[in-house]
Amino acid sequence: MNKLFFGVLVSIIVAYGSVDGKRVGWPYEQIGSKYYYIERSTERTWLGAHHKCRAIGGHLLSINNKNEFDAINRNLDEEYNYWIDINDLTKEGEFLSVATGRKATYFNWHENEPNNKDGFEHCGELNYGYDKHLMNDNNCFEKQFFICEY
Ligand SMILES: [Ca+2]
Ligand SMILES: [Ca+2]
Repeated sequence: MNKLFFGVLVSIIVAYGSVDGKRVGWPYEQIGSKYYYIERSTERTWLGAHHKCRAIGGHLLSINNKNEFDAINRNLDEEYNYWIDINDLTKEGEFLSVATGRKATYFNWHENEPNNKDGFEHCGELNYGYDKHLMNDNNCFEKQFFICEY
């Protein structure tokens, strides 16, 4: 175990503590086989959401397959949109995952999306429309809820 990792581990234990074996203050909940934090009170820009997820030890939601997509989807509130990790800020039309730094592999877009509307849509979200949440590219400066993955 290197020093940095040990330091981080100690920080996590100190920050979140443990009472009766339960992690207190740890914001994540298990959904399917993974741990997620769904922000439902403070709306942030995509970058703000990205930083918040990093600050709580995770990253913006990275969806790898239909199972993960469906599991998350069942836990979202109607009418709200949620930032996820994909963006095409580096190269228009090429969506990268900030979680992996590589091209994203799973997409489930709304019809006619991503459309890069007005040339300003570079950040991925789960967008509520037509009675369901599907992916959309949106303006990164919009403030909305978001999902972090541990
Ligand atoms: Ca774009
Ligand atoms: Ca769009």
